[in-house]
Amino acid sequence: MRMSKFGSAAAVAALTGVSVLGFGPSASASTPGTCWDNYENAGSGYMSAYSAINCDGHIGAAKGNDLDWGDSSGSFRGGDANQASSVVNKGNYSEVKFYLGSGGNSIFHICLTRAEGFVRNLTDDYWLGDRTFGSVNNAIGSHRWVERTSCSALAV
Ligand SMILES: [Ca+2]
Ligand SMILES: [Ca+2]
Repeated sequence: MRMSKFGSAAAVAALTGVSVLGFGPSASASTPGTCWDNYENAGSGYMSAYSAINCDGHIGAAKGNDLDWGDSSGSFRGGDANQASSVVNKGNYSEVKFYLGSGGNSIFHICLTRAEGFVRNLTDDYWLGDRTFGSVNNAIGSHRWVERTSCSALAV
């Protein structure tokens, strides 16, 4: 009886050891301090937004448009508006146009191209690329997928 109890405890420990190895750094969802892994791991065709810089604090991901990040429908909801501090574009065809506020038609926008891929820190990106209009950080309220020609300012 004693021996078998010890035996099963050892087996549990061994299994735990195996599972720790199995779900180590390589299986981690996010590496702090960079957006590269988030971009690599993002689903094809999706844009993603994060509440912190360096793509930490995943807010949500969308394959389509969401014209109100603060409502109760679509990919972004409720407290998702006015939170994003980094974003990823893993789209297949289009650029992502982010807007100040909801509605998806504010003149105040910034686009993230597929070529750029991600912005790790929105604190130094400004609406229309002009500092006087304020930082994009914590101010995105909606987004659309668009052609490059509908963008007058690009996130960097
Ligand atoms: Ca934020
Ligand atoms: Ca929404």
